[in-house]
Amino acid sequence: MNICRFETREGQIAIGLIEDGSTVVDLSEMGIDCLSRLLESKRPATEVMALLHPGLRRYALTDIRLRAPVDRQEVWAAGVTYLRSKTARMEESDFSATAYDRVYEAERPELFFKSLPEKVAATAEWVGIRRDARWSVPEPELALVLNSRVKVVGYTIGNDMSSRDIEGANLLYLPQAKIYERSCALGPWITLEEKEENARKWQIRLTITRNGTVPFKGETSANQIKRGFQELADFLFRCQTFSQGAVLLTGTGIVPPDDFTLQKGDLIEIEIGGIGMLRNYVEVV
Ligand code: DO4
Ligand code: MG
Repeated sequence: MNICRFETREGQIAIGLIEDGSTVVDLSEMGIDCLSRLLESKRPATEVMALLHPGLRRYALTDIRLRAPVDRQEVWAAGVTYLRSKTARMEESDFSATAYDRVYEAERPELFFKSLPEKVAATAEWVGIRRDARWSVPEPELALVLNSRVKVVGYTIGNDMSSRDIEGANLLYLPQAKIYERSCALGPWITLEEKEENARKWQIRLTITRNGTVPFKGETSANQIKRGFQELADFLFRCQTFSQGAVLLTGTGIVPPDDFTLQKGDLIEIEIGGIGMLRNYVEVV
C-alpha cells in the first residue's frame, strides 16, 4: 500500500492513498490529516483499509501535486553502508581515508542529521548543488520510515545530495557537504509494511539526463547494504527520543565516476523496485 502527502488545486495539504497507481483517495474526511500520526498506529495499512469507502473524494494523480512524504519527522542518514561507498570515499580523501574504512567495519554505524521535514524536496521539485562546490553528486538511497517505537513501518526513496570535494577536503566539513538548501529529497510516497527480506530484493537505479543525453546511469541492490535495517534504526534511537518518528536514509551504493559532477538543469531519476520513482531537477544554490 502506498500513502502520500499531496496538495490539491485549492492549495489544501492532505494525506492520500494511491489506488491502482493513478488515483489518490483523500483520507482527510476519515480524520487522517497527519502522516506521522498515522504512522504511529499499530497497523497503519489496516487502519486505512478499515476506514476506506467509495464516497471519499478521489483525484487523478496527474491533478494533484505530491509533497514530500514527511511532516513532523526529522530526516537522518547512515553512511558507508555499502562497500562501493567506502571505496569511493577512501579515494577522494587524503587524510580521512581510514575513517571510512574503520566505520565500515565498526559496530557503531555512521549516522548524521540530514534535514528538517519542512526543508525536504518532493518529487518533481528541484534539488540543490552548492555554488561553492566543484563536485556534486546525487546519492540514491532506500529510506526507512520509523515510528516513535523504532519500528520500520514503511519505505520511501531518498536522495542524499552531496558535495564530494567539500567532504573530501576535510571530514569535519561533512555537515556543509551534506546539509544546505534543498540537499534532501524524499518521495514519491511511502510504501507501507513491507518485510525487510522483501525490501532487500529491490533494485535501486539512478539515471541522470542532461540535454537529452544520459551522462550517467547506475544500479545496485538494497541487499548490498551491510547492516540490518533494525540495527541502523536501533542505533539512531539509542540515547535519543523521536516522539514523531524519523526517516533514516540507508546509504548509497551507486557512485558516479570521479569526472562526473551534476549541473544546473540535470534531471535525476531514482527508481526503487517495490516503491516507484523519485524525480528531481537540479538548481544551483
Ligand atoms: O561519510 C560520509 C557520508 C556517507 C554517505 O552519505 C553514504 O555512504 O551514503
Ligand atoms: Mg549518503
